[in-house]
This record gives sequence, structure tokens and C-alpha cells, in this order.
Amino acid sequence: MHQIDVIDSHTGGEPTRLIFQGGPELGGGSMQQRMQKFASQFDSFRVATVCEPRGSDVLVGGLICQPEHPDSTTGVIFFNNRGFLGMCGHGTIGLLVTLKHLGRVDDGRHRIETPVGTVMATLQSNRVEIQNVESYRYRKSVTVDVPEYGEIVGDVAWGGNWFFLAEASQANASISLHVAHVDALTRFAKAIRDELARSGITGSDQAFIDHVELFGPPVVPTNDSRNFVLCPGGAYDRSPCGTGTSAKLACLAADDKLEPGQMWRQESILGSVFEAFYHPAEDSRKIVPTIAGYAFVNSESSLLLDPNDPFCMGIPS
Ligand code: PYC
Repeated sequence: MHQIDVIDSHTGGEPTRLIFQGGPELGGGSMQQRMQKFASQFDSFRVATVCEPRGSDVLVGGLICQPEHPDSTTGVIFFNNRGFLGMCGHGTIGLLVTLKHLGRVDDGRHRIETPVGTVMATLQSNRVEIQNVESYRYRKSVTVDVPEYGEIVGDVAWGGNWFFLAEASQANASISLHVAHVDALTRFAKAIRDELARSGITGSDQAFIDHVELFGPPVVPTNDSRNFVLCPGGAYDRSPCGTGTSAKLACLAADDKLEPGQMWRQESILGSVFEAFYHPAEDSRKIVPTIAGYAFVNSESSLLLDPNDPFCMGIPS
């Protein structure tokens, strides 16, 4: 029986499962190199820990790794039911709150290594502010002709993952961003993502755009916007999505709609909020976004992998 020690938390409603003990031995090197080794040699471990029957399509896993640099607090590799994530905003907020719960860190500033770069996170009680990787808009006003929905115009942007960002109220769709409509929103967002792939619309270096983010007016007037985010494995993000909010800031900055330092309050489909602002990056086409939200620890447990269990290694989704 193989035992894996995990701690589950949620950030604005979106769950994170952090793996502290019993994970694969990935050796040294950068988080990017270790993620590649994880994906090529231990993908079954990903399925066993986040897919059914131990997990679900919504769950994001994070493998805690020894950092490459001594002044980093930790390294982490995030993954989900479909594959690996470059960065994960809600997961990093959950990571810091979980490390504090374990007594491994104190409030203050922490350096976290991820496969797409090092991020800085400031922990204060259950609130975490993350200075994310540099983010940028890659393509503006891209038109996709989506079967059944018509022409949808949106931007392609990087915020630690690749996003297509569009207003929800377009063409034949016009689905209001209410949690009662998540099935319709999911169908719409998947149709957009499929059409992006069919039309060869990608991020830089032909990267697959695996997240679709739809926007509409906020429900709470003090917020700036509400979103619905389709994640790579088909689930929707219960939080406002840290990397998605970073991509949004990059688009707002590129359109001169948000000043450096100006606060943006992004509301999720559930109503949870990330506060966000940016500073210009050295490369004037990019920004350095900061995202803040709250996480809470839900459970400490051990996953048991029984070799006699026909579903021991999980059910791929
Ligand atoms: O918060 O960056 C995020 C995220 C990505 C996928 C799910 N959440």
C-alpha cells in the first residue's frame, strides 16, 4: 500500500491538493525540467492523485519540491485532470496558507519557484498577494467563427497559462454570467476553444490555448468585472483565476484602460474576488501583475494506493 500525504484547501471556492509526502522522485534541475520528467515518467501519479475516485475534474494538484535556489521557500509543480499548468494563481495562494497551517512559514514575503518562473508571494494570515510572472497580450481582437454561436472576437494573452479572453455577450451566445448557467457557459467556452484549435489560433510558439475566459458586468457594483473561466480539463474555475486575471490585466494595460498601480477587482462566477494591479515590466510590451485572494485549509489526509484496487491509479478524464 503506497501512502501519499496531502493537504486540501480552497481559494475563492477553487480547490487545491498539495502533495507533501509520497510523490515521485524528480531529481534536481529547474521546475520546468522536473515538470517534464513528471509528465514523461510519472503521469500516472498525476491521475492517481487528482482524478476520480480520489479527486475530481475541478481539483488542482501541486507537488511540493525542493527549490533550486536556497533563498526560495519552495518549488511547486501544478497539475489537473488533463495535464500540467505553468503557474496557478489560486493554487499558489492555497500553497502559502497551507505552509503556514503546517508551521513551515510565517507571514511575510516568500519566493516560490514554478515551471514558468519564480513568483513572489506575500502572506498575511489567510490572505496572499502574488507577484506573478510577466504577462502580456499576444494578439488583439481575434475573430473566431464558432459553430452555432457565430463570430466571437477576443484577445489571446499569457498570464502564466494561455488564455482566450472575450465578452460573454456576443453573437448568438449572450449567456449571463450566473452560476445557474455554468453548463451553457461551459458548452460555449468549449466551442470557442475547439474552434481556436481548428483554426490554428495559438499562443506564441504554437502553444495550445487551453483556457477560455468570458467576461461580463460584476454583480457587486464595487467590483470591476465578473468572469467565467474554462479550465483545460473541462471544469470551470470557481475562483476568478489568478493567471486569467493576470492575462486580463495585460489586455487592459495594452488598451490603456488600466493605469499602473490602479486596482482591478475581478469577481468569479461564484462571486469570490481577486484584487489585482500591475506595474510595467522592463520589456514595455509586458506587465508584472499582482493578484491577491484568500485561501482556507479544508483537510489533511493520506491517499492510499492499493495495488489490488483495479482503479488504484485513478480514472483518466
Ligand atoms: O488561479 O491561475 C489560476 C488557475 C488556473 C487554473 C485554475 N486556476
